[in-house]
Amino acid sequence: MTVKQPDLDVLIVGAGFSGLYLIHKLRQIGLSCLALEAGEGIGGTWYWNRYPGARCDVPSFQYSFSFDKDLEQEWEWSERYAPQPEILDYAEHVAERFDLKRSIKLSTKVVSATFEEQNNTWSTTTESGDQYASRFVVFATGCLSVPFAPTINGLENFSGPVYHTGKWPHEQVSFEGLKVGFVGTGSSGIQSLPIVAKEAAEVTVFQRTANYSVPAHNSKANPEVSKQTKANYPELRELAKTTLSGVLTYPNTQSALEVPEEERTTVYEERWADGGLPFLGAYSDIMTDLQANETASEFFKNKIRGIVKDPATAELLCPKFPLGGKRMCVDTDFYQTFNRNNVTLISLKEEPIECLSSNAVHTTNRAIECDALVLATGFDAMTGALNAIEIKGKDGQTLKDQWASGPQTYLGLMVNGFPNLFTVTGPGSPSVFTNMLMAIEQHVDWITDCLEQMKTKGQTLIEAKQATQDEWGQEVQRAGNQFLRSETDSWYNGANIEGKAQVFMPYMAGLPAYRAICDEVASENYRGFSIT
Ligand code: FAD
Ligand code: N01
Repeated sequence: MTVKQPDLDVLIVGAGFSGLYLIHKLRQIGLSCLALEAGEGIGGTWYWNRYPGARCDVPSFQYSFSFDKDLEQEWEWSERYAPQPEILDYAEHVAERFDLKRSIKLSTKVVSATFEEQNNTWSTTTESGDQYASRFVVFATGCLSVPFAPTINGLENFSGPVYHTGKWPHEQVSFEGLKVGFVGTGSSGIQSLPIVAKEAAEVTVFQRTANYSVPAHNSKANPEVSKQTKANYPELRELAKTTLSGVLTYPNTQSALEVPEEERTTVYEERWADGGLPFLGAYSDIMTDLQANETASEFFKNKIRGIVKDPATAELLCPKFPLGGKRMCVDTDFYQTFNRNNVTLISLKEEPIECLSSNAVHTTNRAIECDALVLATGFDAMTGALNAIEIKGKDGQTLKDQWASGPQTYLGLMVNGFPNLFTVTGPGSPSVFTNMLMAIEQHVDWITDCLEQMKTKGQTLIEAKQATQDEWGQEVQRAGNQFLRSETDSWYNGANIEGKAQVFMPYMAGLPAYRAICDEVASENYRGFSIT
């Protein structure tokens, strides 16, 4: 086995937005790097999730890189929430503009990475057996990059195509004239169902848990607003950095319980009319206080009852958990889709799927004929991509074993026992709770500042200390416990995957607090890390 590129400073795994920005920054500080990417193209999330209706739900002007002023000015977003092909074009543009592709090897899946203690080197192996030696390794493997498909009895007997939203084919998929079985009503399902339903002959939606979705009210980008945004980009980005989630919204500091019902309803109506995730900021305690939350969730349920004409279907669509307990979805005509006469909703709580036959889904009550299946069943989130790789640290310990009862990290950046290994937006960092592009930029900046400082000082090894990692784990749980989300089953706490350790994974104290901690740690000579 020959070692490729023996003098590599940093091996990066993944070429989504994290991997792309890493390459750019590492070059700037004079470190050699190479990114290995499993996909045949760059873009990560936006390369894989090509399902109909896929788009961002953080406004595109904010869901974009801020690191280069010219890039900000030259790119034109066509819609308030850009569709997947446009976001993928943007990733391609970034790669071309900064000449990143010469440092990326596509169609190259990493299967293992081992820390060689005798020479402090990471040895990374790909599926085809190639080996790369590097001083540092950065996993930019994504938090939502390993699609999860449930085990369904008899799946092998089903004769039609089965599509997962997270691994959608590149070629055009047509549902015209087909009877489609549609499983999953999270963000992906809620975005794609209305489009699939317009095309298919019949759609049967198999819903396990009813979810909350707010209308996107997506629109074409307004040229005047685009101009104003570009003129004020530096100030707007700085302002966004002061918000908990890195998204410029208009959070209300009042409690939902301190205002009269009539006023509250007006506020909720205004936010519903405006659309999108800012709904959650209608009052300061919607995400943390059950009583306050109920005022908002009742409003939501009444909206659903108002939109969906069949009362029984409307009741099935009314969620039974607190609003924001799972990540809120943002849709275009999701609830309206259930008024179509080619769409039927089945609650899996009332009649679970027993099996599939060649042309039907069999529930405990009936057989539903299907020509094609769509699985919008989510991801093995946050730890899935890392645990899929055999990562061996000091003394031969594997990351998967160390994380058997849940991920442990220091700041979501490093793990004790795994020197010179960094993760971007790893568990224990704000990550998926935020505007991810802002979280990615903050992590990549921190990692590359650290590597630059080590280079200047002639330091070669950095590792998180066990004690600080333990303290950080407690801090992550403390911060998470304040939110209703930590009490609700979802991919945020591993509850969507049978047998996965159930630990709340993102750090919920908000980006400003987290950024301050990271900056303070760095300024105190990387407190909590041992550097030699
Ligand atoms: P990814 O984009 O997931 O890229 C990781 C890359 O690593 C992938 O290309 C993968 O193939 C590669 N990889 C993984 N394992 C290996 C391996 N073993 N070997 C080689 N390569 C590997 N966030 C927001 O903030 N706002 C949004 O509106 C938003 N919308 C989203 C919509 C969808 C449909 C999804 C799924 C996620 C969305 N997200 C959103 C989250 C999104 O994942 C991030 O915003 C961002 O794109 C993540 O970039 P990344 O580079 O960190 O990870
Ligand atoms: O996945 P999910 P997703 N039988 O896990 C159901 C981001 N994103 O791909 O709730 C039947 O949310 C499951 O049911 P339940 C965003 O961060 C953003 O939709 O577990 N059903 C649920 O209904 C998001 O949160 C956008 O009971 C089963 C669905 O499948 C994250 O990605 C768009 C099942 C999975 O929902 C993940 O979203 C898309 C089973 N065995 C994604 N197993 C934007 O809009 C699972 N389900 C920006």
